[in-house]
Amino acid sequence: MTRIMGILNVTPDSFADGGRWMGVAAAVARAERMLAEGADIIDVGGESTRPGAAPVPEDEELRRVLPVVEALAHRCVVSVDTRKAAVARCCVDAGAQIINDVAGLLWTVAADHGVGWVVMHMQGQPQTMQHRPAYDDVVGEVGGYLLERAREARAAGVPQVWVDPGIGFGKNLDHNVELLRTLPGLAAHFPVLVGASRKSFIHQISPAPDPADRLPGSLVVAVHAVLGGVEILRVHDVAATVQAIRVAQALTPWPTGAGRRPTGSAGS
Ligand code: HH2
Repeated sequence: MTRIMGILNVTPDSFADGGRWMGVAAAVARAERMLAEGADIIDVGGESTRPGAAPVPEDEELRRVLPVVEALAHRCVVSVDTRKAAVARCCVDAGAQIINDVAGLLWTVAADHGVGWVVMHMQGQPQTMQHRPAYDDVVGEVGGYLLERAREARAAGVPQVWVDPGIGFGKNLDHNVELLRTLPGLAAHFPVLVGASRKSFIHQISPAPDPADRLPGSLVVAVHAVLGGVEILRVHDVAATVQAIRVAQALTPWPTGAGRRPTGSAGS
């Protein structure tokens, strides 16, 4: 079963929804809307990690996310999108059930608290990661990194682990396309999460300078990912994504999701 993770950025500067959901009331209303549209998880983030973004101090990040997590955790599954152990710990104590870890460092926090963990691949840091990203073998390197971390986390006792190739995080267009093409190979090893919603590689393929205009491309990636065996889609546009994947699944002659998958290889 594919699960939809609705994006809720309580930041002033996120690339697609920055400044729109600041404040607990606006954030909760946005979450309620995404849940009504079919979201299974709400991903709360207080630090933009778009290319060039400056780091946010821990106390400021907590000030942004903690009241929102507290308000939502009794209503739905909440994940916290953070690179900081202290932020992850506070949010888990407040009821978050998943740590969405874009730096791939927080599995011991997940193990200590018995919560799920998403390990995402990023080459470099947000401020500089798009300055000439380079790989000898992007699929092998990203897949190898993710599977090593995921196995380590499982061995440490993390109850649920998802791997995420980190679309747009230290990757050029060819890297992103290659990683998306080879999702079935990754999904054969571990449950996969993909976050491609409204990202700039869509604009590089077919010009749409405003992220709000990248819904068609985002839906194509969502369908492609689901047919490739991805378990969680991290998206801004929940209702449209739910409709797209339901229709794609109805038309597809093989079972999709975590069960059977079409063939493919991540080379990892
Ligand atoms: N992408 C973003 C943030 N968190 N988490 C995972 N697991 N995978 C992703 O691809 C991913 C992520 C960046 O997107 P967004 O949150 O919309 O923007 P910003 O970083 O500007 O807040």
